[in-house]
Amino acid sequence: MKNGIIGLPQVGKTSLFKILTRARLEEHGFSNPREAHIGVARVPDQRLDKLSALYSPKKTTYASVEFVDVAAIGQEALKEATFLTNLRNVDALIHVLRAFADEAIPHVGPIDPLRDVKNVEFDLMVSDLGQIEKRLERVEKDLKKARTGELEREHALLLRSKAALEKEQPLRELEMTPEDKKLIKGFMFLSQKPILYVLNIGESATLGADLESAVSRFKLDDAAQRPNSAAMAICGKVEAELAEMDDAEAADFLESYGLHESGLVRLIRKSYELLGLISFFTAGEDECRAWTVPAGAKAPQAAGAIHTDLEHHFIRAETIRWDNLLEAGSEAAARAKGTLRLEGKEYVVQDGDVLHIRHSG
Ligand SMILES: Nc1nc2c(ncn2[C@@H]2O[C@H](COP(=O)(O)OP(=O)(O)OP(=O)(O)O)[C@@H](O)[C@H]2O)c(=O)[nH]1
Ligand SMILES: [Mg+2]
Repeated sequence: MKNGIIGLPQVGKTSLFKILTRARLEEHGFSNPREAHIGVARVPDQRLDKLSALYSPKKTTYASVEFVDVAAIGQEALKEATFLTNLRNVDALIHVLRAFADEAIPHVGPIDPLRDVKNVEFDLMVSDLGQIEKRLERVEKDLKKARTGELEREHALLLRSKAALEKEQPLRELEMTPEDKKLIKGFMFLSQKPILYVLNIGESATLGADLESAVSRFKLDDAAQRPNSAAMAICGKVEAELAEMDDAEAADFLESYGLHESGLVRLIRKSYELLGLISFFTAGEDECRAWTVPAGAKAPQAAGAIHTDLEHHFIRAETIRWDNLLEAGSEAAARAKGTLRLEGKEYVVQDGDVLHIRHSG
């Protein structure tokens, strides 16, 4: 999974990127303003930590998510090939919104995240519209030469997309069949990508409550409920401090604000939900590991995430929920208790399953 961090100038994009990936970037920033920072974040997972404590494996491997931090977005930036390519290649967008007050850091006009959402959304749609118009010209020319079913379908879909954009509806809100999606996948439209709005709010004594109420306080409820959209708040200042602490210190620090989890953990979980992804685990003395698959994936597909051979030679999956395994204390005990099951090819993998794939060959 690859997430692109976007937003207006100086809203805290690079700060968030650094927190997520624990990257140490040079202070002077980009040598070329259109260059992107690319980094990988480990997906924190307490379930895996606990499995790992049970097995004491040689290696514990967390899932990972890639993040791309680009320069501030705007009509000009969106005309640049490198900037566009960096953004088109991501699976989802994380739109960072300025919601903290700080006189020292410039912002266009008063703090108004909803206005910023609309402005950035508009820029994304203008970029897509330009691309659609160019493609439509080409398709219409080709249709005059030879009418093929595929070309006609693409033509109709492009017209429908164009109509949506013209009434300022981003493509992520358009209903599309899997065939439709396949047909326009190659364009990698920006307004089609699932989007997570992240309000960067200021520090306060009541941060726990403030984080929870932020989405409605800043009037993002409606935006968050649209198709393929979600919203949440973090406090960049606090997250930056957390990133410097060890686990015990961090837990105390969070507690002092009335928080149980870091924004980082919530953000990664939200992006999993947004993209419809779940985690399953493999556990043993050699390695305990988290894997990521789309929700709805069947056991052979999960096996394929581990190794393509496992998918082809899949027989059955010994399956148990992570907490049942911990409760039993071992696979043998779980088998005796009946909480360890044998599942076949049609089994739909659940978030938190521990799988042991039985295979031939
Ligand atoms: N007060 C406050 N300042 C912040 C916060 N997050 C970031 N900043 C400051 O805002 C400035 C911009 O932060 P960046 O993370 O570089 O923002 P950016 O969106 O990457 O900026 P550009 O890439 O230049 O568009 C820096 O001086 C940060 O220290 C925050 O949560 N609170
Ligand atoms: Mg930046």
